[in-house]
Amino acid sequence: MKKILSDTVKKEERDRLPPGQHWIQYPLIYDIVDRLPDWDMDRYRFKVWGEVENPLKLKYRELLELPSARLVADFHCVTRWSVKEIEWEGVPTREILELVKPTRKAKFVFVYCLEGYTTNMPLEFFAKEDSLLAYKMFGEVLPKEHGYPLRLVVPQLYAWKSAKYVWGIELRESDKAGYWEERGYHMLGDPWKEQRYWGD
Ligand SMILES: Nc1nc2c(c(=O)[nH]1)N[C@H]1C(S)=C(S)[C@@H](COP(=O)(O)O)O[C@H]1N2
Ligand SMILES: [Mo]
Repeated sequence: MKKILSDTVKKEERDRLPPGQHWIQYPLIYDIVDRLPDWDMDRYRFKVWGEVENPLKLKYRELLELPSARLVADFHCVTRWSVKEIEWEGVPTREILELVKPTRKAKFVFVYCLEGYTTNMPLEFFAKEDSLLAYKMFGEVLPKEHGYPLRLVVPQLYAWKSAKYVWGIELRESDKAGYWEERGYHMLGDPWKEQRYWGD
């Protein structure tokens, strides 16, 4: 299986923490709802549509059959904690993009989650080499609270862009604010540039 090391993991220790962050041991669980419903996996479909030549619709077990990779990446939450070297396994976003073939108009991605959460980012960041649609964390099936069945992991942006419980990816010509972005968070969210809130 392909192994991907996120850029920051390769950095010197002193260059590894984005500005205004501190290290903690394990990611704190953040959810916009108090209680997660049980997902009906017989009905679960992962879909990609919008500015693509071949829209995609897959069952969970079909996702598991796609080319996969193991990723080791640091994780940076906008509330100022960071966690070193989380291990994920799943489908590189580049594999998905090869299947769907974005049109020339595709510039942004809008992500839909099972409990109603959404987030957005430029296609360029979704398509980074270390961006992954993860179904495992530290070698185990994703724990429900960390995103089962599928989690987008985008190590180069703040953690609120790493959407849990993902079912849909829409490729778009224009950007559109997701859940936190509508509430003032940055449309890009690069931790190295401290893009916490829109206007930073
Ligand atoms: N679907 C969904 N994804 C989400 C969130 C959420 O509320 N719903 N919270 C985000 C935020 S703000 C952070 S910091 C991380 C936290 O990841 P964890 O709960 O696995 O530690 O998930 C992100 N992804
Ligand atoms: Mo967060």
